[in-house]
Amino acid sequence: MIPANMLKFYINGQWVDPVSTARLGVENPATEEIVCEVAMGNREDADRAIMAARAAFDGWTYTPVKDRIALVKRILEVYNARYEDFAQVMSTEMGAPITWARNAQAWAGQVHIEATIKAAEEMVWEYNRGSTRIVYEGIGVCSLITPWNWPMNQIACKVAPALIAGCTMVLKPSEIAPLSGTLFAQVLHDAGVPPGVFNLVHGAGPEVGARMSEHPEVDMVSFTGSTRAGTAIAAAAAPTVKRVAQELGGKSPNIILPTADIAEAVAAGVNAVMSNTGQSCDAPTRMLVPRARQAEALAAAKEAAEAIVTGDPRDEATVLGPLVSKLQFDKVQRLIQAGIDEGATLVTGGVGRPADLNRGWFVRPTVFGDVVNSMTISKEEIFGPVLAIQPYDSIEDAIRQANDTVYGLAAYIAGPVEDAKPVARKLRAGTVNLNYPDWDTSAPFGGYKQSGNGREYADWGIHDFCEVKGIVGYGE
Ligand code: TXE
Repeated sequence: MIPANMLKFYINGQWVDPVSTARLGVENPATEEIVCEVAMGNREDADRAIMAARAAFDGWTYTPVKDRIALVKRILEVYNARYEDFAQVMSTEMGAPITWARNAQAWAGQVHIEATIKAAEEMVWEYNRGSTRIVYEGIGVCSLITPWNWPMNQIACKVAPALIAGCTMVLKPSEIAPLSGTLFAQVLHDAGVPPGVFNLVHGAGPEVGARMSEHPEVDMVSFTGSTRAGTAIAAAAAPTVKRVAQELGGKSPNIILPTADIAEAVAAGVNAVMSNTGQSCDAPTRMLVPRARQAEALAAAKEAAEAIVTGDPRDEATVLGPLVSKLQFDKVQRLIQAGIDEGATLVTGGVGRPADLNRGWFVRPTVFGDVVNSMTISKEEIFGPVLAIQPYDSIEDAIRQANDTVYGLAAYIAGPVEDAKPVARKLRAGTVNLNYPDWDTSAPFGGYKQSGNGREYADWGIHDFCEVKGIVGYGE
């Protein structure tokens, strides 16, 4: 299913022709076929969308919060009515296996909207401290720049809180996976979002994204993507002192405690790192195991990785789809080769496509053992189905290795909860997951260190899009 209007932008409540005539082919990474074209905007297209958002700001931000919440509830209804379409388009644009597209990718959009509504209803939007009135207000015009790996997850966890906070916005989804963003703009239109409150443009990061980051009428940029783009955005936003929220990926450790059921914890960790073909910023990519149990861990990891069903995303039994693009395929191949060259033990997988797949950007589920923190595969975000297993000598050593990274987005611990709790306190990461819990879209999500700044999801996300004002002398 290809959404209508892929060659138009959604500006001021209408589907409009872009100023730019450039287009980009959208590839299904499972087949390498071009399924449609997307219009690639220029700086003038970005300016038009930003000025529409600016013009709509006063009307929207002074709309009572209960009415803003009511609109997001209508968006949820329309989203749910198009749920299967979202699963289909994300399966097409990023090669997500259809079962995963339904149960994780489309679901993520839904649960973020739900969690944001619930948090908004519980939030105290203004209150007195003494005779001072504390008031939360929308920051202003926001540029939302999103990546391709969890398209509706990232779009929903930015658009829903920005709307509820009383912001107006321009969304630029990744040009590599632009279908779901266009479908979502139609959902917002059908739900009755007032003209100019939400605008959509497509285009290249260094052109449209860069303009959205520097434009003087933009008050905030909320970005999820690579460190390279994130630092460029922060630099472009600095001269006009915009708020910048950045979610930039990670290299998350997964400590398997000596008291854990090693085989079970390792198998669950393998499945977690391989899910979404490893293209998750919080993937548990560095598995730390007790040195004396490494052989046992490697055997369990090999068995789990080799059992993963890789192939046609349209098949409901498929678990592992392709990577999103040739660029990502080449990057992951280079990093697997670096693991081999630097002396890690290749347990399963390796360079090249799986034997039975000669089209599409498929990668073999790959596990390395005997990895140390100085190796490239332990330091760089691979963003593919590749696990690095590293031995540790003591819990202190495991914590040291876990924290020895420039990233700090997520961490994982497997083992008895009482043993995990003190370790969790010592990990420098925004989220610590004990025993692979279900995804909690009401927990704060964001990074320590170079994983970024700001926190998304539910009330944390709403706060990111709010200014707080004190009206002193207001009275009781
Ligand atoms: O991302 P980009 P890429 C990591 C992951 C991956 C690597 C490269 O390791 O292998 O990044 O991915 C827009 N100004 N993550 O190169 O380019 C771009 O148009 C403004 C982690 O595909 O960062 C798109 O909309 N915007 C990550 C968005 O940034 C710019 C998710 C993301 O694309 C821009 C994705 C610029 N100068 C990749 N340059 C995560 N945190 O989950 C690009 N963009």
